[in-house]
Amino acid sequence: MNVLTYGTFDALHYGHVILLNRLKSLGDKLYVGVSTDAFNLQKGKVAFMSYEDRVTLLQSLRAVDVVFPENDWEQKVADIKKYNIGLFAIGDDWAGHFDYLSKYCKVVYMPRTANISSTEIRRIIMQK
Ligand code: C2G
Repeated sequence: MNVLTYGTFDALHYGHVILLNRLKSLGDKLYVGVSTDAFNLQKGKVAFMSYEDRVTLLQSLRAVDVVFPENDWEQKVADIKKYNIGLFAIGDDWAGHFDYLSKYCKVVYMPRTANISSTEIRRIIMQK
């Protein structure tokens, strides 16, 4: 079964990696839609790593099979069909937001990893 998730994945950290490893263990191939810099602006986020660098890091993970751009909120249904997705999963900070996708595939909200975030990493780095 193909598994799908999306995110900015800025300053890739163990919270992201734990999630991606869990998602990989739920299926055969893991597809990751990475928010482009332009889409991040729509999300009200400014990643401090470029889209290209965030993609490079994700592609280096054994758990990740396919990385593609997430350009907008509307592409998920098309992506599920395009990649023959059986399971959409994302952190439970999004609980309820993507239930509409359950018409097309299983939808699961995974527990976030506590005490780590890209924002926290940025704060620590900026302090030095
Ligand atoms: N995450 C996690 N634990 C953390 C931090 C993040 O499990 N400590 C998960 C989030 O729940 C999400 C994924 O890692 O599933 C990527 O996190 P973000 O880059 O913050 O993703 P976000 O900006 O929420 O993008 O269309 C969906 C959006 O693009 C999701």
